[in-house]
Amino acid sequence: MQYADLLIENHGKVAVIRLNRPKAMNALNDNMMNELGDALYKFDADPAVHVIILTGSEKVFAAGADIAAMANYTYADTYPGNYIGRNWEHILNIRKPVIGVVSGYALGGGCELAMMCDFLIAADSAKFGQPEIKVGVTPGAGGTQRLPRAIGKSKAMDMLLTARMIDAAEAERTGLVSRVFPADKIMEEALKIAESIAAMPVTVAMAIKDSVNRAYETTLTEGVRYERRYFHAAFGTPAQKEGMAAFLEKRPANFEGK
Ligand code: DAK
Repeated sequence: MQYADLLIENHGKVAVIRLNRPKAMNALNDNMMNELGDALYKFDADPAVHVIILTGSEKVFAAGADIAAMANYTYADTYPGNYIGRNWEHILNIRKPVIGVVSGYALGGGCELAMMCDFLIAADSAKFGQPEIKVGVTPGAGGTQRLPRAIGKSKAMDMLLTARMIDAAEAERTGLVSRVFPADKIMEEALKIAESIAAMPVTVAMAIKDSVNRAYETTLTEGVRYERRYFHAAFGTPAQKEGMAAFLEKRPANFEGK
């Protein structure tokens, strides 16, 4: 796959998508978001890929929506044209696990895109922020909704209203990211994590992702009912037969192709 604003790497069952507009701090524009949707859908449909990593460069994940592109937009450009909605949220339709790996800045739309990943790993150089207020707009890709769910109302209000950035340590402490690694080791560690997930049965990984996401959309009772259906269905899969047989036979499970 060749793209103007993305770099693609294949690591066995792990596909890596890198945002790549170095001259504009990976600012997110229409072309990049169209390309990102295309790459994500292709990997989601590819049976050889089990896990997707979304990352940027060492210096920046993404510094937000492209301010140069949107500076002269009018309401008539954004609302009828469904700016953001038309191509920013393809990632939410992806059924395989998507790990966000953040080094350097993840600001504005960049932080919002990172929060659409299933979980985040950060380099110790990472900085997260929602500075939209400084450029005269509210967040538009879920920042006021996903940030409070991730880190709580007080921290989220603080970040959104003051535009202050938080570093990797604060992001980990508040639960925005799951783990932090030294910047020079981040991709190595991210690939290890992705490969450990890719070695699990992909059907179960997809069901877990779907069930966890359900927790944000429904009541506890309905969410548990939803989970229970997947649990029951698992007994009809080769993954359950292999996983439990391997445990009883005291050998590593081999989920190849299951
Ligand atoms: N857009 C366009 N270009 C950007 C950019 C951005 N968001 N961020 C950086 N750049 C460009 C700079 O203009 C500069 O370009 P040249 O001057 O070299 O041509 C180049 O990248 C390098 O940037 P700096 O010279 O500023 O580099 P520094 O290392 O000094 O600073 C920085 C890095 C990331 C701290 C700084 O660039 C910065 O503060 N960037 C802006 C961050 C920001 O405000 N992000 C939020 C953008 S607003 C909506 C939905 C969503 C949104 C809006 C509307 N609707 C539904 C309507 C989302 C909005 C946003 O994300």
